[in-house]
Amino acid sequence: MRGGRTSRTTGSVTLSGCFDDPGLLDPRTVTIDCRDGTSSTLKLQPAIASFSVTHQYLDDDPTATPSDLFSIGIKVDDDDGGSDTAVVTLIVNNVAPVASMKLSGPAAVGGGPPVVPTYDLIEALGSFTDIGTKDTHQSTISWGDASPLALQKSAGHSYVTPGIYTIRLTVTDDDGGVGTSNSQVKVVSAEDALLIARDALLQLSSRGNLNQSAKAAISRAWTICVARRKDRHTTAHQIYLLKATTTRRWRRSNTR
Ligand SMILES: [Ca+2]
Ligand SMILES: [Ca+2]
Ligand SMILES: [Ca+2]
Repeated sequence: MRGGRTSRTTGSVTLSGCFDDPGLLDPRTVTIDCRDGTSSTLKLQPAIASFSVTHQYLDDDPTATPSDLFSIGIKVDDDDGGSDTAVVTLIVNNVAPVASMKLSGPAAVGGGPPVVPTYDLIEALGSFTDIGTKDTHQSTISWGDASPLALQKSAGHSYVTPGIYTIRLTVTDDDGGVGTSNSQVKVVSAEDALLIARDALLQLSSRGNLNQSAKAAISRAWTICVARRKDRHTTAHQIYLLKATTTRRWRRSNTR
């Protein structure tokens, strides 16, 4: 056998090889041991003296190394008991996971990061993909304040101090690959949240008849207006006055 040749594509490898055999009428069997617990067997018709097989490595075993050497074993047998072998070495590189994250809780009001009042719950919903499906993974979420890391890919959090924070999901695989996803939030006091919501609502209400999009925007703004009773600056009375004012304007603009 004249060895083999490999060519890599994303996440997979194609192994091609050929051999000489004067017995042109012999059928042959090619066995390829990928050294990852899997093997392929090819039944070749007489006069066929080449082969090609594609394989995807789902892990660069052993763990804790970013790349590993695999010695692929190739054996060709004819139907008369004759055989030959060859070895092809291949470096399999780990591919880092790809992380993504969505936030539930903050409201998009105007430009900039989505807004959330202090003490309001934010849920970070993380996910990831990894070509190396046999890898194991660990996830953490940092909230950008002094609170401890959440040791999972999805978690809830509330802020006590206004400011702009970066929430970061980090996913690490067992071979050192790291994927991250970031989202910013603007944390405001409940009092400021009411002012922001009031401005957004009044601005929308002054635009005449409201379409579904405007109604949806008002609905989102109202999620900020819902009582944040834990903040002593926000009172039910303030919320009631705001609701009465905006509802009156909303109805007036909707009936024009
Ligand atoms: Ca490894
Ligand atoms: Ca990986
Ligand atoms: Ca691994």
